[in-house]
Amino acid sequence: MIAVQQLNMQFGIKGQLEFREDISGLIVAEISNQQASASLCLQGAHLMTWKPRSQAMPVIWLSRDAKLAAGKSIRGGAPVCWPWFGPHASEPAFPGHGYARTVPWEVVESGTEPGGETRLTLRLTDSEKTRAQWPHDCTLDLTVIVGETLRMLLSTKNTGASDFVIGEALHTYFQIGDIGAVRVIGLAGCDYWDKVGGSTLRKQDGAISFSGETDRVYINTAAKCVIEDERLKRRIHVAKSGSLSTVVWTPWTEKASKMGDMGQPDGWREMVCVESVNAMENVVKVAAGAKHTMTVEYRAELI
Ligand code: TA6
Repeated sequence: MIAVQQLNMQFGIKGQLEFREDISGLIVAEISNQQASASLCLQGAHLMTWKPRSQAMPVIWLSRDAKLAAGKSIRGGAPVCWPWFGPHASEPAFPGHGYARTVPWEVVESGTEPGGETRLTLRLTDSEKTRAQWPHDCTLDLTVIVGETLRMLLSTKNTGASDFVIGEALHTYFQIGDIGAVRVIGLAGCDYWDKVGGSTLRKQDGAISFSGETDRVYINTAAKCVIEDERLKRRIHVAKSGSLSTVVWTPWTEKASKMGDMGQPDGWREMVCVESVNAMENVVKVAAGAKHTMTVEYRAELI
């Protein structure tokens, strides 16, 4: 029996959760219930789309040029960055943002929540391949709960005999009307590393608006954020727990054109990243035998 048939027999939920094989050969979970629809690629446990029934536009952005390919990250959605954020500390050849988003995960559980939301949990277990880049015994679980609200829980379990330190992110791309007509509210007064043109420590003054490449790691903050979208006339609420960094990013024209997969001619104008992260000063030590969980909760509100 092929993998997809097996997955549907074991974890499929009639009329709500179905697994299909993409033309790339990768397996995608399609979720549809009375509250929302979503899709998630099993490679990287990568949530690609989420659209609550109340919203005319998706809340999560996926590039028009996004391609599914074995071993390659997908542009958009909510990439899982783990067990490091950004470039590897000492090995430039290792993948940026860690390897978790480019390797296959296994499905371990699915179900329907009491409120009707669809729940799906995937797991990445260490292997010879992963230990070659990160020599630790561990499991990484991602649970997504899809409804009018989207919840994601990323849990690291240290199954080894020694402590380890992780950097991580749910590197989420949000769909907006236009980058020039949004503000990100909630980080006023927070310190941040400005990564544009080096790395400078600054303090956020008021709300964040955008007029050029913006790549900021806000540190020591558990604050929730709101993306206020004038064009789509909505607010996207971004709440989190177990995370002390928030990254706000837009590539703007030049970087987007170099990336080549942001959706021509200017798909990048319709996205902004507000990422729930543990990075820089906020990396997390997970003691032997312990577990650390970072969660996010997204909700869109029409204004
Ligand atoms: O989170 C912002 C960032 O670190 C940017 O510096 C940019 O590199 C972005 O992530 C995208 O990274 P990726 O590896 O997905 O192309």
